[in-house]
Amino acid sequence: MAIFSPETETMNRRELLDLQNERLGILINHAYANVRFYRNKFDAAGLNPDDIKTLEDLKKIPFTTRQDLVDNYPYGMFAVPLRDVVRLQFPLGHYGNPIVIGYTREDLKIWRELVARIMAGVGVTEHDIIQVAFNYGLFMGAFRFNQGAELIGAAVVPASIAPADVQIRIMRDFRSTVLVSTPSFALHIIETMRAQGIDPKELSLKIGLFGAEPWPENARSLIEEGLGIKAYDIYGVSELIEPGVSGECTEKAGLHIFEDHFFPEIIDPGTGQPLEEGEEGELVLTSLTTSAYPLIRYRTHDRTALCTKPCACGRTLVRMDRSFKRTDRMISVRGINVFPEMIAEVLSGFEGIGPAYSLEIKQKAGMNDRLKIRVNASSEIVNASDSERAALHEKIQFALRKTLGLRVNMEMVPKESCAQFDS
Ligand code: DLL
Repeated sequence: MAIFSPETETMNRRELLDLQNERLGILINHAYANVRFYRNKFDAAGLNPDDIKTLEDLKKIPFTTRQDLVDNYPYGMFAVPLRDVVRLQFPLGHYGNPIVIGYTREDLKIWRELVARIMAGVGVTEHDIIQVAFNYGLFMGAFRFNQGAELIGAAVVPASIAPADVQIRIMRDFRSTVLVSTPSFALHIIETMRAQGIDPKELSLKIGLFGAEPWPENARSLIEEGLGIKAYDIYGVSELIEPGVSGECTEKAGLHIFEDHFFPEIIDPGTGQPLEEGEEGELVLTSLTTSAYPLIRYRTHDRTALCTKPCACGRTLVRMDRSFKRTDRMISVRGINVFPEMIAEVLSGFEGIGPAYSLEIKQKAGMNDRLKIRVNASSEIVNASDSERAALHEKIQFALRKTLGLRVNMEMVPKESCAQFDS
Protein backbone atom coordinates (compact mmCIF):
# COMPACT_ATOMS: atom_id res chain seq x y z
CA MET A 1 0.00 0.00 0.00
CA ALA A 2 1.12 3.54 -0.60
CA ILE A 3 2.81 5.45 2.17
CA PHE A 4 1.87 9.10 1.81
CA SER A 5 4.86 10.62 3.65
CA PRO A 6 7.54 7.90 3.55
CA GLU A 7 10.23 10.24 4.87
CA THR A 8 8.46 10.45 8.23
CA GLU A 9 6.21 7.39 8.29
CA THR A 10 9.15 5.01 7.77
CA MET A 11 11.76 7.07 9.62
CA ASN A 12 14.36 5.30 11.71
CA ARG A 13 13.05 5.49 15.29
CA ARG A 14 16.26 7.11 16.54
CA GLU A 15 15.84 9.94 14.02
CA LEU A 16 12.16 10.15 14.90
CA LEU A 17 13.08 10.67 18.55
CA ASP A 18 15.46 13.48 17.57
CA LEU A 19 12.71 15.10 15.53
CA GLN A 20 10.23 14.78 18.42
CA ASN A 21 12.71 16.27 20.90
CA GLU A 22 13.38 19.19 18.59
CA ARG A 23 9.65 19.82 18.12
CA LEU A 24 9.03 19.43 21.84
CA GLY A 25 11.41 22.29 22.61
CA ILE A 26 9.57 24.58 20.20
CA LEU A 27 6.17 23.51 21.58
CA ILE A 28 7.12 24.09 25.22
CA ASN A 29 8.49 27.56 24.53
CA HIS A 30 5.48 28.43 22.40
CA ALA A 31 2.98 27.26 25.04
CA TYR A 32 4.86 28.92 27.91
CA ALA A 33 5.21 32.23 26.13
CA ASN A 34 1.64 32.43 24.82
CA VAL A 35 -0.74 30.50 27.07
CA ARG A 36 -1.18 31.81 30.58
CA PHE A 37 -2.62 28.45 31.68
CA TYR A 38 0.65 26.68 30.82
CA ARG A 39 2.81 29.47 32.23
CA ASN A 40 0.93 29.20 35.55
CA LYS A 41 1.19 25.41 35.49
CA PHE A 42 4.94 25.52 34.90
CA ASP A 43 5.46 28.21 37.53
CA ALA A 44 3.41 26.28 40.10
CA ALA A 45 5.50 23.17 39.43
CA GLY A 46 8.72 25.20 39.71
CA LEU A 47 9.57 24.50 36.07
CA ASN A 48 10.78 26.73 33.32
CA PRO A 49 10.86 25.84 29.63
CA ASP A 50 14.61 25.09 29.74
CA ASP A 51 13.93 22.26 32.18
CA ILE A 52 12.13 20.35 29.41
CA LYS A 53 14.86 19.36 27.00
CA THR A 54 13.72 15.89 25.97
CA LEU A 55 10.64 13.73 26.02
CA GLU A 56 11.97 12.15 29.22
CA ASP A 57 11.60 15.56 30.91
CA LEU A 58 7.98 15.80 29.78
CA LYS A 59 6.98 13.62 32.76
CA LYS A 60 7.76 16.54 35.04
CA ILE A 61 4.83 18.52 33.60
CA PRO A 62 1.40 17.95 35.16
CA PHE A 63 -1.34 16.56 32.89
CA THR A 64 -3.83 18.72 30.99
CA THR A 65 -7.46 17.66 31.36
CA ARG A 66 -10.70 18.34 29.58
CA GLN A 67 -11.79 20.34 32.64
CA ASP A 68 -8.81 22.66 32.04
CA LEU A 69 -10.13 23.33 28.54
CA VAL A 70 -13.62 23.99 29.90
CA ASP A 71 -12.24 26.32 32.59
CA ASN A 72 -10.34 28.31 29.96
CA TYR A 73 -13.25 28.59 27.52
CA PRO A 74 -13.41 30.28 25.09
CA TYR A 75 -9.94 31.48 24.17
CA GLY A 76 -7.77 30.88 27.24
CA MET A 77 -5.94 27.90 25.70
CA PHE A 78 -5.16 29.65 22.42
CA ALA A 79 -1.47 30.22 21.77
CA VAL A 80 -1.88 32.58 18.83
CA PRO A 81 -3.85 35.78 18.38
CA LEU A 82 -7.29 35.36 16.80
CA ARG A 83 -6.12 37.08 13.62
CA ASP A 84 -3.93 34.01 12.97
CA VAL A 85 -6.81 31.61 13.51
CA VAL A 86 -8.60 30.56 10.34
CA ARG A 87 -11.11 28.12 11.81
CA LEU A 88 -13.02 27.80 15.05
CA GLN A 89 -14.88 24.61 15.87
CA PHE A 90 -16.64 23.25 18.88
CA PRO A 91 -16.71 19.51 19.37
CA LEU A 92 -19.91 17.53 19.70
CA GLY A 93 -20.72 16.21 23.13
CA HIS A 94 -19.45 19.35 24.81
CA TYR A 95 -22.59 21.50 24.64
CA GLY A 96 -23.07 21.43 28.39
CA ASN A 97 -19.47 22.42 29.07
CA PRO A 98 -18.37 23.94 25.82
CA ILE A 99 -14.87 24.16 24.47
CA VAL A 100 -13.72 25.77 21.25
CA ILE A 101 -10.72 24.67 19.21
CA GLY A 102 -8.88 27.05 16.91
CA TYR A 103 -6.67 26.26 13.93
CA THR A 104 -4.12 28.26 12.05
CA ARG A 105 -3.59 27.74 8.35
CA GLU A 106 -0.58 25.57 9.17
CA ASP A 107 -2.63 23.46 11.62
CA LEU A 108 -5.18 22.78 8.89
CA LYS A 109 -2.41 21.81 6.50
CA ILE A 110 -1.04 19.29 8.98
CA TRP A 111 -4.43 17.74 9.72
CA ARG A 112 -5.13 17.43 5.98
CA GLU A 113 -1.90 15.55 5.50
CA LEU A 114 -2.55 13.22 8.44
CA VAL A 115 -5.93 12.19 7.07
CA ALA A 116 -4.36 11.74 3.63
CA ARG A 117 -1.78 9.44 5.26
CA ILE A 118 -4.52 7.30 6.78
CA MET A 119 -6.40 7.09 3.50
CA ALA A 120 -3.33 6.30 1.40
CA GLY A 121 -2.32 3.66 3.94
CA VAL A 122 -5.48 1.64 3.27
CA GLY A 123 -5.22 1.95 -0.47
CA VAL A 124 -7.20 5.10 -1.32
CA THR A 125 -5.93 6.75 -4.50
CA GLU A 126 -6.85 9.62 -6.79
CA HIS A 127 -9.16 7.21 -8.64
CA ASP A 128 -11.46 6.79 -5.67
CA ILE A 129 -14.81 8.38 -4.92
CA ILE A 130 -15.08 8.94 -1.20
CA GLN A 131 -18.47 9.26 0.42
CA VAL A 132 -18.18 11.08 3.74
CA ALA A 133 -21.23 10.32 5.87
CA PHE A 134 -20.31 12.41 8.91
CA ASN A 135 -22.21 15.52 10.00
CA TYR A 136 -20.56 18.49 8.29
CA GLY A 137 -22.42 21.01 10.40
CA LEU A 138 -21.17 19.94 13.77
CA PHE A 139 -18.82 17.02 13.44
CA MET A 140 -15.35 18.39 12.91
CA GLY A 141 -14.10 15.12 11.43
CA ALA A 142 -16.18 15.52 8.29
CA PHE A 143 -14.07 18.44 7.05
CA ARG A 144 -10.88 16.57 7.79
CA PHE A 145 -11.89 13.65 5.59
CA ASN A 146 -12.97 16.00 2.86
CA GLN A 147 -9.69 17.81 2.71
CA GLY A 148 -7.52 14.73 3.25
CA ALA A 149 -9.24 13.07 0.29
CA GLU A 150 -8.80 16.16 -1.86
CA LEU A 151 -5.10 16.20 -1.04
CA ILE A 152 -4.84 12.66 -2.39
CA GLY A 153 -6.77 13.81 -5.45
CA ALA A 154 -9.79 11.57 -4.87
CA ALA A 155 -13.31 12.84 -5.52
CA VAL A 156 -15.31 13.58 -2.38
CA VAL A 157 -19.06 13.23 -1.94
CA PRO A 158 -19.96 15.12 1.24
CA ALA A 159 -23.10 13.07 1.85
CA SER A 160 -23.15 14.28 5.45
CA ILE A 161 -26.21 13.22 7.45
CA ALA A 162 -28.42 12.22 4.54
CA PRO A 163 -30.61 9.30 5.59
CA ALA A 164 -29.41 5.77 4.85
CA ASP A 165 -31.62 5.29 1.76
CA VAL A 166 -30.25 8.51 0.24
CA GLN A 167 -26.68 7.43 1.08
CA ILE A 168 -27.29 4.11 -0.70
CA ARG A 169 -28.70 5.87 -3.73
CA ILE A 170 -25.66 8.19 -3.86
CA MET A 171 -23.35 5.20 -3.48
CA ARG A 172 -25.03 3.41 -6.33
CA ASP A 173 -25.46 6.36 -8.70
CA PHE A 174 -22.06 7.97 -8.09
CA ARG A 175 -20.27 4.60 -7.80
CA SER A 176 -18.61 5.58 -4.51
CA THR A 177 -15.66 3.33 -3.73
CA VAL A 178 -14.92 4.42 -0.14
CA LEU A 179 -17.35 4.97 2.73
CA VAL A 180 -16.32 7.07 5.72
CA SER A 181 -18.70 7.07 8.70
CA THR A 182 -19.25 5.78 12.19
CA PRO A 183 -19.40 1.99 12.31
CA SER A 184 -22.96 2.29 13.70
CA PHE A 185 -24.08 4.19 10.65
CA ALA A 186 -22.43 1.62 8.35
CA LEU A 187 -24.51 -1.09 10.06
CA HIS A 188 -27.62 1.03 9.65
CA ILE A 189 -26.86 1.38 5.93
CA ILE A 190 -26.49 -2.41 5.69
CA GLU A 191 -29.86 -2.96 7.41
CA THR A 192 -31.49 -0.48 5.03
CA MET A 193 -29.90 -2.16 2.02
CA ARG A 194 -31.24 -5.53 3.17
CA ALA A 195 -34.70 -4.08 3.73
CA GLN A 196 -34.63 -2.68 0.18
CA GLY A 197 -33.28 -5.93 -1.28
CA ILE A 198 -30.05 -4.31 -2.46
CA ASP A 199 -27.08 -6.61 -2.94
CA PRO A 200 -23.66 -5.07 -2.02
CA LYS A 201 -22.44 -6.35 -5.39
CA GLU A 202 -24.60 -3.68 -7.01
CA LEU A 203 -22.31 -1.11 -5.37
CA SER A 204 -18.71 -0.19 -6.16
CA LEU A 205 -17.59 0.12 -2.53
CA LYS A 206 -14.28 -1.51 -1.65
CA ILE A 207 -12.93 0.31 1.42
CA GLY A 208 -14.49 1.68 4.60
CA LEU A 209 -12.93 3.96 7.19
CA PHE A 210 -14.80 3.93 10.47
CA GLY A 211 -14.28 5.50 13.85
CA ALA A 212 -15.49 7.96 16.49
CA GLU A 213 -16.72 5.10 18.69
CA PRO A 214 -15.43 1.69 19.83
CA TRP A 215 -16.38 -1.13 17.46
CA PRO A 216 -15.45 -4.72 18.21
CA GLU A 217 -14.16 -7.29 15.70
CA ASN A 218 -17.60 -8.84 15.25
CA ALA A 219 -18.92 -5.45 14.11
CA ARG A 220 -16.01 -5.28 11.67
CA SER A 221 -16.96 -8.71 10.22
CA LEU A 222 -20.61 -7.68 9.88
CA ILE A 223 -19.64 -4.47 8.05
CA GLU A 224 -17.11 -6.18 5.78
CA GLU A 225 -19.60 -8.89 4.82
CA GLY A 226 -22.60 -6.57 4.63
CA LEU A 227 -20.92 -4.07 2.31
CA GLY A 228 -18.39 -6.37 0.63
CA ILE A 229 -15.49 -4.13 1.69
CA LYS A 230 -12.35 -4.03 3.82
CA ALA A 231 -13.09 -1.99 6.96
CA TYR A 232 -10.41 -0.03 8.83
CA ASP A 233 -10.33 1.75 12.15
CA ILE A 234 -9.48 5.42 12.62
CA TYR A 235 -9.04 7.12 15.95
CA GLY A 236 -9.01 10.74 16.97
CA VAL A 237 -10.01 13.23 19.62
CA SER A 238 -11.62 16.58 18.78
CA GLU A 239 -9.27 18.47 21.04
CA LEU A 240 -6.31 17.09 19.05
CA ILE A 241 -6.88 17.44 15.32
CA GLU A 242 -9.56 14.77 15.10
CA PRO A 243 -9.44 12.43 13.24
CA GLY A 244 -5.81 12.07 12.36
CA VAL A 245 -4.12 10.95 15.53
CA SER A 246 -3.92 7.35 14.32
CA GLY A 247 -5.31 4.88 11.83
CA GLU A 248 -5.01 1.24 10.85
CA CYS A 249 -3.06 0.17 7.79
CA THR A 250 -3.97 -2.84 5.65
CA GLU A 251 -2.30 -5.14 8.20
CA LYS A 252 -5.07 -4.36 10.74
CA ALA A 253 -2.51 -4.87 13.48
CA GLY A 254 -3.07 -1.73 15.52
CA LEU A 255 -3.46 1.95 14.67
CA HIS A 256 -0.31 3.84 13.68
CA ILE A 257 0.07 7.03 15.69
CA PHE A 258 1.59 9.90 13.74
CA GLU A 259 4.40 10.42 16.18
CA ASP A 260 6.02 13.24 14.26
CA HIS A 261 2.97 15.29 15.37
CA PHE A 262 1.80 13.55 18.55
CA PHE A 263 3.85 12.11 21.39
CA PRO A 264 1.94 9.27 23.09
CA GLU A 265 2.37 8.04 26.65
CA ILE A 266 0.52 5.28 28.47
CA ILE A 267 -0.13 5.92 32.12
CA ASP A 268 -1.75 4.15 35.01
CA PRO A 269 -5.02 6.10 35.20
CA GLY A 270 -5.09 5.83 38.98
CA THR A 271 -1.54 6.91 39.84
CA GLY A 272 -0.62 8.83 36.69
CA GLN A 273 2.64 6.86 36.53
CA PRO A 274 4.01 5.88 33.08
CA LEU A 275 3.57 2.24 32.07
CA GLU A 276 5.86 0.06 29.97
CA GLU A 277 5.38 -0.64 26.30
CA GLY A 278 2.70 -3.32 25.88
CA GLU A 279 0.96 -2.55 29.17
CA GLU A 280 -2.61 -1.32 28.94
CA GLY A 281 -3.39 2.05 30.45
CA GLU A 282 -4.66 5.50 29.58
CA LEU A 283 -3.42 7.21 26.45
CA VAL A 284 -1.92 10.66 27.08
CA LEU A 285 -1.05 12.77 24.05
CA THR A 286 1.13 15.82 23.49
CA SER A 287 0.57 17.69 20.25
CA LEU A 288 4.07 18.46 18.99
CA THR A 289 3.25 20.78 16.11
CA THR A 290 -0.13 22.37 16.80
CA SER A 291 0.18 26.13 16.86
CA ALA A 292 -3.23 27.53 17.78
CA TYR A 293 -4.29 25.02 20.43
CA PRO A 294 -1.25 23.18 21.79
CA LEU A 295 -1.97 20.44 24.29
CA ILE A 296 0.69 19.12 26.61
CA ARG A 297 0.14 15.72 28.22
CA TYR A 298 -3.57 15.68 27.45
CA ARG A 299 -5.48 12.87 29.15
CA THR A 300 -7.68 11.17 26.57
CA HIS A 301 -9.25 8.70 29.05
CA ASP A 302 -9.02 6.05 26.34
CA ARG A 303 -7.50 2.71 27.32
CA THR A 304 -4.95 1.17 25.00
CA ALA A 305 -1.41 -0.24 24.81
CA LEU A 306 1.48 0.69 22.51
CA CYS A 307 3.79 -1.42 20.35
CA THR A 308 6.91 -0.16 18.56
CA LYS A 309 7.72 -3.43 16.76
CA PRO A 310 8.07 -2.87 13.02
CA CYS A 311 4.84 -3.32 11.05
CA ALA A 312 4.67 -5.38 7.87
CA CYS A 313 3.33 -2.30 6.06
CA GLY A 314 6.77 -0.69 6.36
CA ARG A 315 5.84 2.09 8.77
CA THR A 316 8.05 2.51 11.80
CA LEU A 317 5.42 4.50 13.70
CA VAL A 318 4.20 3.11 17.00
CA ARG A 319 0.90 1.25 16.94
CA MET A 320 -1.88 1.55 19.51
CA ASP A 321 -4.30 -1.30 20.19
CA ARG A 322 -7.87 -0.71 19.19
CA SER A 323 -9.53 1.13 22.04
CA PHE A 324 -12.73 -0.20 23.58
CA LYS A 325 -12.69 1.06 27.12
CA ARG A 326 -12.59 4.40 28.92
CA THR A 327 -11.02 5.34 32.20
CA ASP A 328 -13.87 7.76 32.97
CA ARG A 329 -17.65 7.49 32.72
CA MET A 330 -17.99 8.89 29.20
CA ILE A 331 -20.24 6.75 27.02
CA SER A 332 -20.07 6.83 23.26
CA VAL A 333 -23.48 6.33 21.63
CA ARG A 334 -23.34 6.05 17.85
CA GLY A 335 -20.20 8.20 17.91
CA ILE A 336 -21.63 10.89 20.19
CA ASN A 337 -19.91 11.32 23.52
CA VAL A 338 -22.18 11.44 26.52
CA PHE A 339 -20.88 12.54 29.89
CA PRO A 340 -23.22 11.48 32.73
CA GLU A 341 -22.51 14.76 34.57
CA MET A 342 -24.23 16.55 31.73
CA ILE A 343 -27.39 14.50 32.27
CA ALA A 344 -27.38 15.41 35.96
CA GLU A 345 -26.95 19.06 35.06
CA VAL A 346 -29.95 19.04 32.70
CA LEU A 347 -32.14 17.29 35.26
CA SER A 348 -31.17 19.77 37.96
CA GLY A 349 -32.98 22.45 35.96
CA PHE A 350 -36.36 20.77 36.54
CA GLU A 351 -38.22 21.00 39.84
CA GLY A 352 -39.23 17.63 41.26
CA ILE A 353 -36.99 15.71 38.85
CA GLY A 354 -33.89 13.72 39.85
CA PRO A 355 -31.33 13.98 41.19
CA ALA A 356 -31.18 10.17 40.87
CA TYR A 357 -31.53 8.57 37.47
CA SER A 358 -30.50 5.38 35.76
CA LEU A 359 -29.15 4.71 32.30
CA GLU A 360 -29.95 1.75 30.13
CA ILE A 361 -27.75 1.25 27.09
CA LYS A 362 -29.05 -0.89 24.25
CA GLN A 363 -26.26 -2.36 22.16
CA LYS A 364 -26.16 -3.53 18.58
CA ALA A 365 -23.23 -5.67 17.35
CA GLY A 366 -21.36 -4.78 20.53
CA MET A 367 -21.75 -1.02 19.97
CA ASN A 368 -23.85 1.39 22.01
CA ASP A 369 -26.92 2.10 19.96
CA ARG A 370 -29.58 3.65 22.16
CA LEU A 371 -29.72 5.41 25.49
CA LYS A 372 -32.67 5.21 27.82
CA ILE A 373 -32.75 7.49 30.85
CA ARG A 374 -35.08 6.81 33.74
CA VAL A 375 -35.43 9.80 36.03
CA ASN A 376 -36.96 10.06 39.44
CA ALA A 377 -40.05 12.26 39.53
CA SER A 378 -41.82 13.65 42.62
CA SER A 379 -45.28 12.36 43.58
CA GLU A 380 -46.78 15.69 42.35
CA ILE A 381 -45.42 14.99 38.90
CA VAL A 382 -46.39 11.32 38.96
CA ASN A 383 -49.94 12.25 39.99
CA ALA A 384 -50.28 15.22 37.63
CA SER A 385 -52.64 15.08 34.65
CA ASP A 386 -51.54 13.20 31.54
CA SER A 387 -51.20 16.44 29.57
CA GLU A 388 -49.07 18.11 32.26
CA ARG A 389 -46.81 15.08 32.48
CA ALA A 390 -46.55 14.90 28.70
CA ALA A 391 -45.59 18.59 28.48
CA LEU A 392 -42.88 18.18 31.12
CA HIS A 393 -41.66 14.99 29.48
CA GLU A 394 -41.26 16.82 26.19
CA LYS A 395 -39.40 19.70 27.83
CA ILE A 396 -36.92 17.39 29.58
CA GLN A 397 -36.42 15.25 26.51
CA PHE A 398 -35.78 18.37 24.44
CA ALA A 399 -33.29 19.75 27.01
CA LEU A 400 -31.45 16.41 27.09
CA ARG A 401 -31.27 16.29 23.32
CA LYS A 402 -30.01 19.87 23.13
CA THR A 403 -27.29 19.30 25.72
CA LEU A 404 -26.19 15.82 24.71
CA GLY A 405 -26.59 16.29 20.96
CA LEU A 406 -28.36 12.95 20.94
CA ARG A 407 -31.97 11.83 20.88
CA VAL A 408 -32.61 9.84 24.05
CA ASN A 409 -35.57 7.93 25.34
CA MET A 410 -36.56 9.37 28.73
CA GLU A 411 -38.97 7.89 31.23
CA MET A 412 -40.16 9.50 34.46
CA VAL A 413 -40.54 7.04 37.31
CA PRO A 414 -41.73 7.52 40.92
CA LYS A 415 -39.08 8.84 43.30
CA GLU A 416 -36.86 6.22 44.93
CA SER A 417 -37.16 3.96 41.86
CA CYS A 418 -33.64 4.95 40.83
CA ALA A 419 -31.47 4.91 43.89
CA GLN A 420 -28.37 6.14 42.15
CA PHE A 421 -26.66 6.66 38.84
CA ASP A 422 -26.33 3.24 37.31
CA SER A 423 -25.02 2.52 33.86
O1 DLL B 1 -14.75 11.05 17.50
C1 DLL B 1 -12.87 11.95 16.31
C2 DLL B 1 -13.09 11.04 15.16
C3 DLL B 1 -13.87 11.42 14.12
C4 DLL B 1 -12.45 9.84 15.14
C5 DLL B 1 -14.06 10.58 13.04
C6 DLL B 1 -12.61 8.99 14.08
C7 DLL B 1 -13.43 9.36 13.04
P1 DLL B 1 -14.56 13.12 19.62
O2 DLL B 1 -15.98 13.32 19.24
O3 DLL B 1 -13.87 14.17 20.40
O4 DLL B 1 -13.67 12.86 18.37
O5 DLL B 1 -14.49 11.77 20.42
C8 DLL B 1 -13.26 11.30 20.84
O6 DLL B 1 -14.21 9.09 20.76
O7 DLL B 1 -11.60 9.84 23.05
C9 DLL B 1 -12.64 7.87 22.03
O8 DLL B 1 -13.20 7.64 23.29
C10 DLL B 1 -13.73 7.78 20.96
N1 DLL B 1 -13.18 7.29 19.70
C11 DLL B 1 -12.83 8.00 18.61
N2 DLL B 1 -12.40 7.17 17.63
C12 DLL B 1 -12.44 5.91 18.15
C13 DLL B 1 -12.12 4.62 17.67
C14 DLL B 1 -13.88 11.88 17.42
N3 DLL B 1 -11.68 4.43 16.44
C15 DLL B 1 -13.48 10.01 21.59
N4 DLL B 1 -12.26 3.57 18.51
C16 DLL B 1 -12.19 9.31 21.89
C17 DLL B 1 -12.72 3.74 19.76
C18 DLL B 1 -12.93 6.00 19.48
N5 DLL B 1 -13.05 4.92 20.27
